[in-house]
Formats: sequence, structure tokens, C-alpha cells
Amino acid sequence: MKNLKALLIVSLMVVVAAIVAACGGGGGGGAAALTVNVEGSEFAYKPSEIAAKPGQKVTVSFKNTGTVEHTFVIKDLNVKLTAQPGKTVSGTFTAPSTPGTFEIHCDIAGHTEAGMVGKLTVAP
Ligand SMILES: [Cu+2]
Repeated sequence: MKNLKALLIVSLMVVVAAIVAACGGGGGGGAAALTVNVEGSEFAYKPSEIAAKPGQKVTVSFKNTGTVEHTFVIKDLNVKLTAQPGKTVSGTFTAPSTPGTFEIHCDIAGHTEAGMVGKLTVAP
């Protein structure tokens, strides 16, 4: 009798765990929104690489820790954030539904050439 009760409790826990797993697993494409804090200075992004899931909503909070104006541009996705020194600007975009890599760069004259580049990787 005692064993049966224990078995019942264990099976119940397994069922609950299965339900929780099913709900939390997501039905693909429904990745939770991502917020990334990126710092820009002369002449680099920190971090310089961002990873997102296909179709994921991405909010970039771009802080200019340098002494001149910097931008955060992902040309392929029509993303452009411009931050004055000491300022933080943010923008939200949706990662493409197909995996790939997208260049991030600062479009202030000379900055890309100086190494102010990064990469967005979209992968499942
Ligand atoms: Cu710059």
C-alpha cells in the first residue's frame, strides 16, 4: 500500500515535468526576445559578435563610451543607431527567418576602416 502511494506520487511528478517541458520548449520560432548591451568606442564594439535565433526580436542598447560620435549599423536589416559620446540609444529589430551572418559596422567616415566592425550571427 505504501509502495503504491509512492509510485503514484512519482508518476504524478513525471506527468507534471512533462507538461512543464512541453510548455517551456517553445514551438520553434517563438524564441524569447533578446536584449543586447553593446558598447562602442574608438574603434570597436564590445561585444563585437551577437548571436540571435531566426525570427527573434532583438533589442540593442548601444552605449557610446568613446569621445566621438559612433553608429551601430546592420545595413542588410535596415538597422541604424547613432549615439553621441556618453549617450545610449536603443533600437529593436527582428532577426531574419533564415540563418546567416550579417555585418555590423560604424558608418562614420573612417571608422569601419579603423576596425569598428562586428557580426550578427543568426542560427537556430
Ligand atoms: Cu564609430
